Amino acid sequence: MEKRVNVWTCLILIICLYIPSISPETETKAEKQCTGGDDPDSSNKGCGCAATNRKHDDKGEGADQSERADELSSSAEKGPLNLGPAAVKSPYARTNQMVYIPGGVFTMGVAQPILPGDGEGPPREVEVTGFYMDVHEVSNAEFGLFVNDTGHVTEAETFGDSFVLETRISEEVLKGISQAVAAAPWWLPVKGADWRHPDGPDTDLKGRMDHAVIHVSWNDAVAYCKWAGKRLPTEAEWEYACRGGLKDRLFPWGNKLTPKDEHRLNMWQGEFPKENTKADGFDGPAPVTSYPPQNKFGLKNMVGNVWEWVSDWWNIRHTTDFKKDPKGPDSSSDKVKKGGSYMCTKEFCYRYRCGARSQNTPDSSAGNLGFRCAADQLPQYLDIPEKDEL
Ligand SMILES: [Ca+2]
Ligand SMILES: [Ca+2]
Repeated sequence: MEKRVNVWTCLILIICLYIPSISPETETKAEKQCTGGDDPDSSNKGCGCAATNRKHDDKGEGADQSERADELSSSAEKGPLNLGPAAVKSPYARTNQMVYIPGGVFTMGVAQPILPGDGEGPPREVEVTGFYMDVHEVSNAEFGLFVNDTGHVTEAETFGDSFVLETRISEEVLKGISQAVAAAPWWLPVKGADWRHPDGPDTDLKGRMDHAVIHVSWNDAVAYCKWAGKRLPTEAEWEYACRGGLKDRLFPWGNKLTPKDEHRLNMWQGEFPKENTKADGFDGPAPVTSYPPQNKFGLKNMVGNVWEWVSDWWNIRHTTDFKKDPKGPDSSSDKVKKGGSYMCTKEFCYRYRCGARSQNTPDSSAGNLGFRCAADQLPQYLDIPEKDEL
């Protein structure tokens, strides 16, 4: 009896010592990685992702934001025309064709996280049911069709500002800005920056109609996809589509960043944010049709160009239980975004990998954040080969 008591005492002691030794460390790492900390020069501590969050007095916003998304979707449906995507004409080429992604089981997450505070691991087996995915990020031309048809007003327009990379802002507009983000001073809140004015109020979409739309919140993205007869992909669907059937690889095409010295994505070359050599051809967002398809599914710019919203709420702790079509946690304060952007470098923000992830509040917007849609059924207005023909 005495021996049994001693065994239980030891077990309880071990548990009490073990729990506090892992939880606070994990939390501290997460906070440092996600916010970028106070040292903007520390490598891979963040790309100011969270710095572009809108500030709220009340952070218990999970339910409120879902209501906001419903409100925006509903206002989009009650717009001035509401004819639907098929009926809306534009002088610009449409780009949002879809491909069928056959279902399957894959390993989500990475075994050796490069940014563990982002919740990149642990690896877990996930089954995804077949679905359709936009070949491209949503372009300004496509988003314009949506706005013209519905009268949708983006959250950046409602709030009156959005975050723009300092080096893209004109001298004149810069003079009027006194506010910056301490942890990410290259992000500046610019009054009048929105999807129609991507680099500030004195810029427009001339020559950029085929570029990825930016300054759209998660709520705006949900409203667009609903209008288009689609939805946002889940994080599992996005990552499955990104990996393109390859196992344990960094990028959609493999592990080498520039195979045969060819650039396959729009990222940053040079010392961020001071110098961009534009070796890949672009210093900012690029046309959504840029570069060859990144994997066998024919998807373009999954990694790089602009970050892409997915439907899941943010969480950095994952179980290794097998899951089928996971949809993420029930609620949180932030939504997940995937793929990295034209602002990423290996030294600074190594997130242009299929397993990488970051987050923002659902009403946030920035000059490097866009989206693409997914669908269970192919919308009838899209004229593409049936899945049997692919
Ligand atoms: Ca680039
Ligand atoms: Ca992208």
